Amino acid sequence: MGFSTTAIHAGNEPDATTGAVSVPIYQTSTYAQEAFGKPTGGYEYARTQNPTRAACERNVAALEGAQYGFAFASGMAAIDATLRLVKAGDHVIVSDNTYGGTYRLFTRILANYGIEFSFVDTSDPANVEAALKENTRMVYVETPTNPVMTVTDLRAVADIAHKHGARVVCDNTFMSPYLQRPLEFGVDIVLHSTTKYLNGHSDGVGGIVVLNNEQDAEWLKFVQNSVGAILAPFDSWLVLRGTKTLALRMEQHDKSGRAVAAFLEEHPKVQKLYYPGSLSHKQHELAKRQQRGFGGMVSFDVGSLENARKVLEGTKILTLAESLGAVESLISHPATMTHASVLPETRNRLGITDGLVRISVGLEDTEDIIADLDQALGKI
Ligand code: P1T
Repeated sequence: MGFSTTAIHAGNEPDATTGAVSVPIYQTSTYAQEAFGKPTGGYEYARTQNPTRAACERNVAALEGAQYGFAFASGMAAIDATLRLVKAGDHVIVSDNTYGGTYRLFTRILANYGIEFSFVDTSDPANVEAALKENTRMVYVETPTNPVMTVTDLRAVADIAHKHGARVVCDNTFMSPYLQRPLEFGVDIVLHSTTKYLNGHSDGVGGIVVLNNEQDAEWLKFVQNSVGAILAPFDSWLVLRGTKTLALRMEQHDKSGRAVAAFLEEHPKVQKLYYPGSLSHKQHELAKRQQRGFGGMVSFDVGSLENARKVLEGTKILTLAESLGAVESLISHPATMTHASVLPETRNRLGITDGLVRISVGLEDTEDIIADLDQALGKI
């Protein structure tokens, strides 16, 4: 079945009681039991099971080619739940550039519980191999990375990790399953901040984890229920609604992203472009092989905080805001916004300089987005 057919039908079966074609929002905290010890249809309590959330989980799992899905209250909650697959004394290898919140969770919280992290540039698989330790149980990658768009070879990293008996987790938020399906390259667990492309409309925060391994799925289900950071029924429904148009939206994000990147690459005020769709990107060939397109995320360096401020304050259509992946084009400053919790020297080494600007190319008319950037860059 094609991607959009799956997106529209997986998990979206007509409601068993009414035939409603849109999955109902089961806004309930509990379920009346048929008799003592006999829950109705297996439903007991809504932290444990909710039909709207289950539909959302089936839908996104199908889009990634996974059997199991677990939806959480945010992308961070999904990442936290996934990390509960390792325990004190275990070692995790992580892409040195990830969303700042991921770095913060790993270094400031999980490290306090005896989990050991090594941050390496996973775009070179040799670095992953070199970082392996006897106790390495997980390799955690983001590709392309937020915000400098470094690409990791998923197949190569999966092969290295599996030889060692470690799981590979991929944060696929920037690509969405339409543009990249990490499980096809041997990755074990895929997660998303559904806040971004899956929801796609800047109106819900959420996260999801999908996988095929039954044992790990059982544990994640246990964690989801025990910790309780579940995705609410309405937010689950918004994700279900969002994925129905995911293919169409991603096609347009990708198309405009290419045009915006081409414009920026030629612009005299842009000193460096970070975009895997560009021929000048070191891993353009790998990105072409592993991704179906390049998406709507583009970062560029304008040389200084002062220049960045002019662009960030100068746009009229692109909205100055954190987040990404929605219909509106957004512009942000990673060093002070999404990656403020990364140490300044680490930020500079990664390319997250004071002059770095990140844009999420939305679904407005391409020429309007480019004209807006052109006039904002003209203020430098
Ligand atoms: O915000 P939340 O839904 O909790 O998702 C966290 C998260 C996880 N992974 C990636 C790759 C992300 O980009 C994010 C959130 N990112 C932003 C808010 C941002 O503006 O980059």
